[in-house]
Amino acid sequence: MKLQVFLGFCCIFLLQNNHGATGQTYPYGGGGGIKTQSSGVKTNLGFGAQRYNPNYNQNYNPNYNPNLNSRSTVYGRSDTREVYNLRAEDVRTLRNALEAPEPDAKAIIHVLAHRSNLERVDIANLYENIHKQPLVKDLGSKLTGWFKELIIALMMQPTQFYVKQLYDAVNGAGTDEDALIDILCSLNNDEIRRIRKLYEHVYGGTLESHIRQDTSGDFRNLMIALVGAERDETDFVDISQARVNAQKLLDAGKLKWGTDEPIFLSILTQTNYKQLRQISIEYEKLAGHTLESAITDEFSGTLRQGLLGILRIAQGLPVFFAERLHASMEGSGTNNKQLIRLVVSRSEIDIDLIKAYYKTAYKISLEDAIIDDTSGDFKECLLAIVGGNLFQQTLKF
Ligand SMILES: [Ca+2]
Repeated sequence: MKLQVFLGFCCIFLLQNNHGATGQTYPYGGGGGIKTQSSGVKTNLGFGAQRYNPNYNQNYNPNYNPNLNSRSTVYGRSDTREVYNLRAEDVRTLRNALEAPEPDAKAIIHVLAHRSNLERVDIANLYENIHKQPLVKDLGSKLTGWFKELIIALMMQPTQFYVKQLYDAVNGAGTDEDALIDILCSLNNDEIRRIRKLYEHVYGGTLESHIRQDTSGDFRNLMIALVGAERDETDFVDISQARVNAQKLLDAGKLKWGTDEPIFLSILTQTNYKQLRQISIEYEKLAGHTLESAITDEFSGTLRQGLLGILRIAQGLPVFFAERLHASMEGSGTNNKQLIRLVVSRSEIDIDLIKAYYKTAYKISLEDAIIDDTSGDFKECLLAIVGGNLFQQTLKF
């Protein structure tokens, strides 16, 4: 069993090296929020504030996500010849599904929602080699609606996906503040720097300048600070410094007529997450109310959402993402764009932890929430992505 898993990871590693060798379409492939390497780095991913490591994207542990393990072994279980055959089988399935008079959504979901991002890149490359046409182009022309948007999102590499979402957020009509918060609050410094680089490469202008043009006031200041990627990423906790900063926050907010916003912004965007938890603890001791309630009282709108988001992330990324998922489906409408972004970007990282937290916090499973709020192929595909237990079906190959 252990040997099998080990061999699986070796194959994944080989596949990844292969990517580099065969030449990537995107200059900054991999990265983003989805795993980039199958390094065996041990991280403590236990759920809960004490044990949680919010920087784990950097120290990806391939052993903790059962979804990812099962998906990776689809291709990773045997030699390269068999891997190629499985990939070719996927390409055939997709081609047949797309050539049918009515595109066969079930077959498309069956393949694409049960592969890892790296595997989908492989499938797309092989598809293009064989059919001389980009897979994503065929998918885009044959599918429609939110199902199409979801499938296209699945086909993008993580960094590329984030860059496109950020571009749309600040270059469309109005500003998509949810996208800015979802992405910029949650990514680590390294990921943000990579995004900045690719953004400028693809769109000419810098992400910072586009955000500046499209936003205003302290929300803009918050987003610009996050794009600066200046957060301390150590685990160092200094209790006396936490007390000093807690007092500063109290003086800048509740004890002040109005609010001294820059104090909140600089502390919340630069402090490491463990220290931020300590500041919250010291703040409550000092003030008799929580830092969260102070931010809720002192700020409003999207700025408040962003600052509260950072406090959630200090408790653990799944806490933040469960809440964002809930917000995307709350009320009568659904923010499908946000739903797609969150499901796709977390699908190989912490979707199981998010689901666990979601159920606890909202008394409904994430799957049931999705069933209530979406329909048709879009719904089926979302469920397949978050489900993670459909691997048995893929064994029929
Ligand atoms: Ca005040």
